[in-house]
Order: sequence, then structure tokens, then C-alpha cells
Amino acid sequence: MLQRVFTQCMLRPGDFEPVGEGFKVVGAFNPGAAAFDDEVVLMIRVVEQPQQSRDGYEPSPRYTPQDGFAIDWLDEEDLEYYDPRVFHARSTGFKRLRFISYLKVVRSRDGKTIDSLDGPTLLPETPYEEYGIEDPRITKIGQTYYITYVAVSRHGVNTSLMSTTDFAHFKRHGIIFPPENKDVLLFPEKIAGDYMAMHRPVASIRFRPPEMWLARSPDLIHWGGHEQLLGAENTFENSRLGGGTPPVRTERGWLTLYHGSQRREGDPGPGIYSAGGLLLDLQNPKRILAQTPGAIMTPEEPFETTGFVRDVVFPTATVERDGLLYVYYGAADENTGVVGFELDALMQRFEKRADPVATA
Ligand code: MAN
Repeated sequence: MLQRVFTQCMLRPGDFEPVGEGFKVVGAFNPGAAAFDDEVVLMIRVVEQPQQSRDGYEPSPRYTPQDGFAIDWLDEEDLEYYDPRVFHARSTGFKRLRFISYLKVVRSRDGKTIDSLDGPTLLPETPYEEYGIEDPRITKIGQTYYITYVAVSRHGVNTSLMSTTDFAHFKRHGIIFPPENKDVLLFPEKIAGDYMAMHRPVASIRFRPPEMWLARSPDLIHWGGHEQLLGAENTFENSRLGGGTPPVRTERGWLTLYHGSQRREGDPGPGIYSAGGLLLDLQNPKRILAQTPGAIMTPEEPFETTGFVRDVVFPTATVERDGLLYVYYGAADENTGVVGFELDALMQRFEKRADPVATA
């Protein structure tokens, strides 16, 4: 592991009041983050669960602007319970989420502690968001902050886009990657004439664990030129792998951290989530120039090992401050953390790949 200069748990569910009547907050994690004025602005995924119970049934929430928070009651006898995040219905093979997520803007002056919790709350708006909006990633392009986020509904799990210049007013641009696609990270500038994104399609006919892909766009809305970037190669990512932090320009290439999940022997539930790093060619990000040979960050602290889903560190943003890379991340699908790494020490960790192009 890479030595952490500091680790700070910034937010826990108890820091937030629920928005849904009769709901409780069970998560405040997977933050988008960006330097804005002299501060760090974070967009937190806040997660709520219904408090009501009914004998023989389990509640699965949804939200629409017309009806507000609503609950569907699922027959307990039809459900399997191996994942704390979802119910699996035996009769249909379909899933429902056990919670609902939305986004909340908070601010920090020192990048480690929260000064203000009273930023805007962004709730689901469209039928494609009725089961929640999750996992925002922020990239500044020109003077605009673009936010990719995961939107969940009966139609599947897609990635949508919104933008802002002030973190007070947000414009929604709709779906940019249809179901199922998550972990979409925008590059901060055009490359060879196109905007670029990393994305993570999830196939239902699977030959390998999910992989990271690249795509290009003339306008951030229409995406094509899809190419595979990276598949699982290390043990820590043998169950799944996906983009983590939006790429930032360094002299040696685009620096981005990604997450991998390692399955536990004989356990169908979520695995152990750790993080690794990539350096991509500045002119042609399809070329992986270097990779950390294993994970640089793995669950260690109690707020990372114990929570809604145990053993998760899930990096979602980086901000550079005084030679340190501040890495913002979700911990145990419950809390928001930040670690500081020496940027130099991180860069020394990267190893050249034998063949930068062949990743299949
Ligand atoms: C997975 C997890 C959950 C998330 C759903 C839908 O089950 O990442 O946290 O809510 O997918 O995106």
C-alpha cells in the first residue's frame, strides 16, 4: 500500500437530516469533489431507507417529483438477501434497491473538514431516476463543472450528465450512457479534437469481469468511438473493476485512480473494494503508459472496514494541494473519507507496462 500522509473521515450518515418523511439516512458516501474558489466543493451521495415495517414484506423506495417518496412492498418469501444493497426476487430474477440516493452539495475550506452542509439538494427528476441518483464525478472543462452521475430506475442503471458554474444552479443534460453503464469519468480537455470519457459497460452475457472503456464525443452528449481500455489483471480486481477519479493532467500522463473488487471465496455478496492507479498517454489515452503493480489503497480504518457494506474504499475524486494528492472516497458504502498521498511517492509507484497497447 502507498503510505497515507493523513486519513480523515469527513462525513457520516448522522450528519444529515432525512428528506423523506419516515425515512432515515443510512449513507453519505461516494463524493464528487472539485476545487472551487478557495474551497473544495463536494457532492455527496446521500442514501435513505424507509423506517416503516410490515410483517412479511420488505420496503423498496422510489421517488418522483409528482409523488415524492413512495414505498413498494415486496413479499419477503420471494427474496434473497445476500447483498445489503439489493433485494433479489426469486420468482422473476429481478432486483430492487433497498434504499434511495440523491445528491447534496457541501463545502470545505481545508479540504478535510466540512464547513457548510447547507448547499443544494438534488433529487431524482425523470422516470429514469426513480430509484435514485448516485456517485457523482466532477470534471471542470473550461469554466463549467460537468457532473456525471448514475441514475437508477426500472429501466436499468444509466449514466447521466449535469453541469454548473456555481454549484448553486444545475442544468440537467439527460442520459449519456444507456443501461447498464457506470463509473463515467470525463477528461478535462479535448484530445485530438474530441471530448473523451472513461466508462464501464456491464454486459449480461459475460466472458470476463466488467472492464473500463473509452469513448469520444464532439459535444459531451453524443458518444462513439468506443474502445476497451483495461480489464481485470490483478487479484484485487478479480470480481469487478471500474473508473474512480476523473483524470488529471501530469507531466507523465493522465493520472486516474480506479477501483477493483476482490471476491471472497464462496460468498456471492460484494467483495473487498481497493484502489489502483493508471497513467494514460496525454495524446492517446488508449495507451496505458504505467500502472501501479497492485492496490495503493485498501480498507484499513474502522470507518472503511465496518459499515453498510464492509471493506470498501471507493475513490471518486482527487484535488491537488501543497504537493499532496487529496483523494476523496466512499468508505464502507456509508461514510465519506479523504486521504492525502505524497504526489511524488505515488508517481514513483507506477511501473511501465511491457506493451502499452495490448490490454485485451
Ligand atoms: C450496486 C451498488 C449500489 C447501487 C446499485 C445501483 O448494487 O453499487 O450501491 O445503488 O448498484 O447503481
